[in-house]
Amino acid sequence: MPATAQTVPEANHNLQAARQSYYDKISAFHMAPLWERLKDLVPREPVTKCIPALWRFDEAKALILEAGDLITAKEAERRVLVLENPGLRGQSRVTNSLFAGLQLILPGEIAPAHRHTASAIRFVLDGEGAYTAVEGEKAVMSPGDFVLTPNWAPHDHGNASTKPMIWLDVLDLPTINFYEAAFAEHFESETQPTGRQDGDSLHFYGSGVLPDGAPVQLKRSPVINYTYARTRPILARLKSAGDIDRRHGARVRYANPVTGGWALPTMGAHLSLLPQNFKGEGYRSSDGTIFVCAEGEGATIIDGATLEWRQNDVFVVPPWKRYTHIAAKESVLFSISDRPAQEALGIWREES
Ligand code: 1HN
Repeated sequence: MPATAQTVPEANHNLQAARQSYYDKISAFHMAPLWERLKDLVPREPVTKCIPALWRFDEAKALILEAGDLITAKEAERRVLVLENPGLRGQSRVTNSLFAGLQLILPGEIAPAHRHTASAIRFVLDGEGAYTAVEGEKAVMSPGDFVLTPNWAPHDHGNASTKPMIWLDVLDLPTINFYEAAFAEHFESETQPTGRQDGDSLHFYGSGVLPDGAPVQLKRSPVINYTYARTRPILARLKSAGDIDRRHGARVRYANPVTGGWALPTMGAHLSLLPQNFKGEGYRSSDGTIFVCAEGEGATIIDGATLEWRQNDVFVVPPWKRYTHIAAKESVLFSISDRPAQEALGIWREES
């Protein structure tokens, strides 16, 4: 019988009902129709729940100092305020793949030695002279230092100075936990023995020579502390040389000096100088990125929304959102993302 204006909607309705009862039937067998899910499973462009967000350091500092009155570093194991992306509340994530937090260690405190499968970085915000010990090297830290704790490396922190120290922690926890491949271990002794001097790994591996016999393949950098004192002047030299990217400013990448690759396999970081009155060109990439203003002040426009930042503010640009940096004063931005992991999988993209 040829379809008429009346029979078509009715036939359609019957078909929908038949499909739904079929879906209910296969559901009991733990099966589902791919054709109903394809759009979500294979989006045409990155889809994210992560939203642009900024944490003001003056507010965050007051809040974390309050935690200092409530719990010791030892009791907490790590006294960290988790920075939760407002689009991902309750998941301990700043982006879908990364954890970020602000850690406080007070004078005289120790955060005991442990190790875990997740890799961590610290970017030092406030204080002077607390240390982190990683794989036998005690790194005494200053603001702007970029400190690595590669996966499974034993690490403990201590503050032998007279001032509180606050730093940003970024870990690849959501990525590692996605694989359900996480291990952790605590040590009997609260602090690890440190046979190496402060700065040994940077001097041994970051000086254009390598210890004779050093391996030529290493998945993570052997440098523990990329100090601001060593890295910041390089940005000034890049600027003087006119080597200023129109999107990113005068920027260096924290590299594994053995391979030239990223410092860690899962997280990649940069430090960039935005000259005074910098007005960047728009940029987007598939790696959601965490930024810290290390110096200066400015703003980042993300999909039309403006995040204004000052020293030590932390902010997030979600994956594939177009952004532009502007800087009223000369400014320095630290940034970190999951780009190395995406590159290893061959999926990383960028667009200017
Ligand atoms: C951790 O081990 C540290 O060692 C910081 O300082 C933050 C967040 C989650 C899990 C382990 C640290 C952490 C962490």
